[in-house]
Amino acid sequence: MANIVTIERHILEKQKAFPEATGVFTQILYDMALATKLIARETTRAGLVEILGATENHNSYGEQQQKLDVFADEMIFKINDHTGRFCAMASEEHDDIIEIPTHFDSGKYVLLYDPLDGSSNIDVNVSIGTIFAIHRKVSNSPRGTLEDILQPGRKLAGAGYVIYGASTMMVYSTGQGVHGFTLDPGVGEFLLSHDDIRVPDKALYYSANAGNEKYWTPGVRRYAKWLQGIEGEGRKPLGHRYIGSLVADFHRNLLRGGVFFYPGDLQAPDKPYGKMRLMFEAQAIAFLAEQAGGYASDGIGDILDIQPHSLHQRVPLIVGNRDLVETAEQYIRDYDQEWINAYLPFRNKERELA
Ligand code: P6P
Repeated sequence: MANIVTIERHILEKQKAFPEATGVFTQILYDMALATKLIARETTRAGLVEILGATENHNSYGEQQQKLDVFADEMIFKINDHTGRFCAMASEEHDDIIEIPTHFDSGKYVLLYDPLDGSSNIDVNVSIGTIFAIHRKVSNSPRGTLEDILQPGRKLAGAGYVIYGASTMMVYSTGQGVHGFTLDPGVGEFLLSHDDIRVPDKALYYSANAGNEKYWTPGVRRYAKWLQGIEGEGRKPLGHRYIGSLVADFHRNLLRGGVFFYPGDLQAPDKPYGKMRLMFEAQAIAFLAEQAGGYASDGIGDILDIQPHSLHQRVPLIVGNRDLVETAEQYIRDYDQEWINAYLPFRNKERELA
C-alpha cells in the first residue's frame, strides 16, 4: 500500500535540513489548509446557499466584491491572526497592510494573500483559487510594517495556491521543489498527490485573453503568432486554453507545460503595467514556476527580482516553460521599445514605505 503522506509528514521529510523552519511551516500550511477547506466547503455549496452574488462593496481596484471573496478574506485572516506566527498580513481585498491585533503576539513572518482569485467566475461554476505568499520579517519594528511586506519575490520563504476545481488541491513550495496535495473530502485531509512537480519540457498550451489582441504591442502580437506556428520557423502550434482564472490556467500549464501571458499594453498610456498584482498573484506564481523548473517575467526580466514599490502594484505576467517565456522577452526587446519606455518608470519607482 502506498504511503499516506499528509502535509505534516511531507514537510518533515523535505525539511530535515531546516529543523527550525519545519515547525513553523508545518503550522502555517496547516492553518492555510484549514482556511481553504472552509472556503472549499462554501464554494462547493455556493450554488445552494445565498452566498452567491456580489456585495455592494468594491475592493481597491474598483472591482465589485463577491460575497465569497469577503468570506474567504475573513476566513484566512481569522485563522492566522492569533497564532503568533505573523507580524502583519496583506490581502488583495484590503487597501493597506493588516496589522495583527495588539492582544495577539507578533511573529517572524508576513502573510500576503489573494483570498479568492478569479472571483468573477464564482457565479458560473468555473475553478477559482486562493494564492498565498510568506516573507520573513526584516524590519526592526516590534510589529510588521510595509518594509516587511514590500520585499522582492527572490526573498520569499514560501508560497502556494489552492485551486477549487473538480477536486480541491493545495500546491506549495518552501524552496525545496513544488508539491501538490489533493483534499480527500471523506477525511478532510490534504494528501500528497503530486510530489516534486516539474514543468514538462514539451509545452502543450498557451493561455491569453485573445480578446485583448487589438491592444497588444507589436512584439506581443508577433509572439502570439509564433506560439500559433504562424510567425517564425513553422513550429507546431500550441493549443490555446484560457479559463480566465489565473490559478486554474497556471495549474494546467504547470502540469502539462505551457505559457500564460497577461502583457502590459499602451491602451491606456499611463497604465502600461498590465493587470496582475505583483504582491498577491505574480510573486507567488513566479516562485512556484521557478521551483518547478519554469520562469516568470514581466517582459523585461524575472518577476522575482522586481523590487516592489507599492502594495497594490501591477505587473505584466508571462509565466511557464522558460524557453517560451524567454522568447516573449526577445520579441518585446525586438519590437516593443515604445512600451518598454512607458513601463520602465513604473517598474523602477521608489518604494513607498510611508
Ligand atoms: P481577464 C481574475 O480577475 C484575474 O485576476 C486572474 O485570475 C485572471 O487570470 C485574469 O484576472 C483574467 O483577466 O481580463 O482575461 O478577464
